[in-house]
Amino acid sequence: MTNAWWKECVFYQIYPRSFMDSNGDGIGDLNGIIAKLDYLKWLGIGAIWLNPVYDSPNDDMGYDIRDYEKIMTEFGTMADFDRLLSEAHQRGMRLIMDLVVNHSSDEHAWFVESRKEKDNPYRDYYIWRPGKNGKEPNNWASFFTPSAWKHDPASNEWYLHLFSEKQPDLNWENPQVREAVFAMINRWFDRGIDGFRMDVINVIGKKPGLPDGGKTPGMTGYVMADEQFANQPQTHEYLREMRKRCFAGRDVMCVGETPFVTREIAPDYLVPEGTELDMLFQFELMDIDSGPGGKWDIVPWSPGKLKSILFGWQEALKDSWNSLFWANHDQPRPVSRFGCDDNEELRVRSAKMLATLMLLLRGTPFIYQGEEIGMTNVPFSDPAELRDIESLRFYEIAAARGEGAQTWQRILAKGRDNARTPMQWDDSAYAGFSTGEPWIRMNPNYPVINVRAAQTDPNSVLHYYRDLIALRNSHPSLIYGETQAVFPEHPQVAGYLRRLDDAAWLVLVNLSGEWAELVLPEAFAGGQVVLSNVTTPPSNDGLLLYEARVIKLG
Ligand code: TEU
Ligand code: CA
Repeated sequence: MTNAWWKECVFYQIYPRSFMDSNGDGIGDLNGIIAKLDYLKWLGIGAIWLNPVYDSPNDDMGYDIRDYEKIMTEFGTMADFDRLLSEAHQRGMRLIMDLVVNHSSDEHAWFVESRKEKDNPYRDYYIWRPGKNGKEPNNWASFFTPSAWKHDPASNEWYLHLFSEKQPDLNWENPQVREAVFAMINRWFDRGIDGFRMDVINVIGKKPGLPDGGKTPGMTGYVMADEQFANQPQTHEYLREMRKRCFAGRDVMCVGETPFVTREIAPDYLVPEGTELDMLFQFELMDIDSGPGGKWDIVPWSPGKLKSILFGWQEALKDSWNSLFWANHDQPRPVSRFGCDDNEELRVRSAKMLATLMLLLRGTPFIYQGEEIGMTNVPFSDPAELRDIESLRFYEIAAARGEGAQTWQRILAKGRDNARTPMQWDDSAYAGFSTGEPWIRMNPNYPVINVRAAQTDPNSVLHYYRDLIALRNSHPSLIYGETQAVFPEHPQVAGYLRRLDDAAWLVLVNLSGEWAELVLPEAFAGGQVVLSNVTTPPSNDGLLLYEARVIKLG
């Protein structure tokens, strides 16, 4: 276990389209981000993760890349990017980018060539197969459409797309693809970026022969065949190769986005350190309210389950390193999902509670834009207000079956656009995000929930995040210390100790909307409360609803 900058700093995730618009076209851009760097510095942020800013037709909002080395026109130019990078570095902040190389856009020059004819030199950059009896080569479902295959009439073959049909999967078996990707990564590193978040990086290697999926025999229709494409042995080889070819001799990091990774297999990607991924984003926590039918099959979560997941990962990765997050651009807003947004008092209190629980665990915190002011889910009133391909496709298919109404409720709860409405900077028109009409509607609560209001209120969620980040930044024990769960059986309270050498901390939070009885043992009751989200003096008999307490024990 070594110390590293990316273990010590708090990351802030920016969704550029919705962060800050500098020219009034309603679309966030790189100059907008530059204008807000001082805000991030004030907050205590040490590194920024930018969602994709590359040239893209935006079928999946930048996750369909047309040119890996060109900036999306609406976002600015390469000169703007270089300026953003140097302005961030001047402020002592690092910057990592999104690496989306499981697939490209179908408008990428490689795919344009690839689909031209079967003997094109780029044909093998993607995954082409003849059909079976006039149907798809196998039964794999895509994340966004029923089938993961698209028929190409010109050659009468099919190409694989695990996401939309405008996101063809690259063929990592082809050494030329790997060479091209590694060269591209190296050019970005030469530009001076500090690392990558690697989009669905654990699905780049597909099982040879592309066998049908079906975890339970007799399944019909298209199935989520992750056992055939996630976490395959060759993916580990590709990552080790990437590491050697691109990372050696550079002070850069990577965090992999890895759906379908369990606590058992996660260490395969992380240990020994520096050979594959530095960190990964696991989905067990984000799937806590997903039933067997996937994310739209919504089931209730419980504090007990949440605790077993959080502490289970602390234990599973104690010889490596966790990523810590409640939110990203694909997930609903945490205060609406895991806290309470029924009224202002509880919104503020529960947002602080969630922050306390997550940010002081062992691992690197990733804060998603707007989380630090407690932004909530959005009361969309009509599918025409949505922009996300996943929700729109899901809605179309369900509406055709006459299930529009129940589907709408699911989209309100889990749809990705909840996280993608513009950042709320102040209470002026369009929340200070833009002077023009934004590309997606605003959350109507911006007159109350915004950065300016939060900066002037010392009891805001924002000030609490700042205090929490400062606490973590200034105590190595809160970064490198070991974690030990306490009161594991308590049905409402999550608690843990962090310890390093002589330093010891106790973190206690009440995840429920009710008083939680908990008699504190002598050893804990004597500690000093250094941070709390309530004004009443701390009780040794229990915690108020959504109360959070950070106690210094030694
Ligand atoms: O997400 C990958 C992923 O696993 C998603 O399908 C996730 O399960 C889904 O968004 C939950 O609704 C990454 C990106 O974060 C996402 O924005 C992209 O759409 C996707 O890859 C394809 O690039
Ligand atoms: Ca703009």
